[in-house]
Parts: sequence; C-alpha cells; structure tokens
Amino acid sequence: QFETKVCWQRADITKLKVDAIVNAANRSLRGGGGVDGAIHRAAGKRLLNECIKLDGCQTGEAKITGGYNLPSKHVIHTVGPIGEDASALFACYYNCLEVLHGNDLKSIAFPCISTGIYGYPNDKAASVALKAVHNWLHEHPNAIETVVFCLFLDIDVSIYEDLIKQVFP
Ligand code: AR6
Repeated sequence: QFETKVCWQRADITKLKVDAIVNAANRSLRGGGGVDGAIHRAAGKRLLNECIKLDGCQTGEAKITGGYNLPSKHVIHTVGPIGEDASALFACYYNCLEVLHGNDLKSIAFPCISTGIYGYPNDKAASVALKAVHNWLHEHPNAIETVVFCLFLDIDVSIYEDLIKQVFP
C-alpha cells in the first residue's frame, strides 16, 4: 500500500515521464498554442490523428489518448473555461483524475489549466485546482500514486509553494 504523493515541479510538461500528462486543450482537440501546441509538437502528428477521432471535448470534460513520442505514456486532454468559472475548472481537474483512475493509471502531471490564453487569474485557479485534487483524493484514498502540478511561470511557483502546504499539510 502507498500514500498518494502530491507535489509541484517547475518544468516543461512535455519532458515529464508520468503515466499521463494533462493537456489544456480547446474544444476542437485539434491543437493550438501554449501548452497544447508544445504537447502536439513533442508528441508528433500521430497525436493529432488520434485526437481528430475523438469528436472534440466539452469544457470540463477529459479524454485520453496515447503519448506517442512523449516520455509519458498518455495524454489526458481537458478543456478549461475561458475566464473565471470555478465549477468548470474544478470539473477539469476532477474528471482528469477520473479518467486516469478509470484507465488503471497511477501518476499524472497537470499544467495550470486556463491560466494562459484563457485568462483565469492564477491565484484563484490554483485554489480551485488544489481543492479539486484534494476532494478527489479524499473520495479515492490511495487509488493513485502521484499528482504533480507542473508549473511553468514564476507567479505559479510562488502561489503553489504557499497554497499546497495549506491544502496538503
Ligand atoms: N509545460 C508546462 N506548462 C506550460 C507549457 C509547457 N511546455 N507551455 C505553457 N505552459 P495555456 P489555457 C503553461 O495558454 O489558458 C491553446 O491555444 C502556461 O504558462 O497553454 O488553458 C489551447 O488550444 C500556463 O501557465 O492554456 C486553447 O485554445 C498554462 O500552461 C487555449 O490555449 C496554461 O496556459 C487554452 O488556454
């Protein structure tokens, strides 16, 4: 038996070797800018071919594909809200964990969904992200091994450094 480890790391998510990295996608699932563009570039065009078959993704939903050329075995694509919508952002994190667990996978890395191009305020997004992960883990004790918050910007490092200790003491 293990205890789920929750941590943050400053990294390019395309370099992480976990069972699944999360993509902050758009509803078409056909690629885009930001982390979505980086993931598609690193995974190669077979990722887009698989995504096209998924028939898009609604805001707050999550869909899984292979990882292809990435070090991670899978990508879980989710679509964050445009602007501040706590219940939609909560659903993104929660549903990614549902999909991870539903596929018998054990480790996941999240980017800061919606806080780039989609404009969600960083501090508010972090508290929703941590709350969603905390709730899911509370409902599924030790069902998974590792949750990594993959941070790209200094602002998020300073926010998560503080908040993660409060939510996961
Ligand atoms: N690794 C980790 N995090 C990254 C990376 C990376 N390689 N690159 C960027 N980030 P964004 P959104 C961070 O804009 O706000 C796309 O066009 C970035 O600094 O990628 O959900 C989609 O197709 C920020 O902290 O996603 C959608 O149309 C975080 O990832 C739209 O953007 C999310 O920023 C989604 O916008």
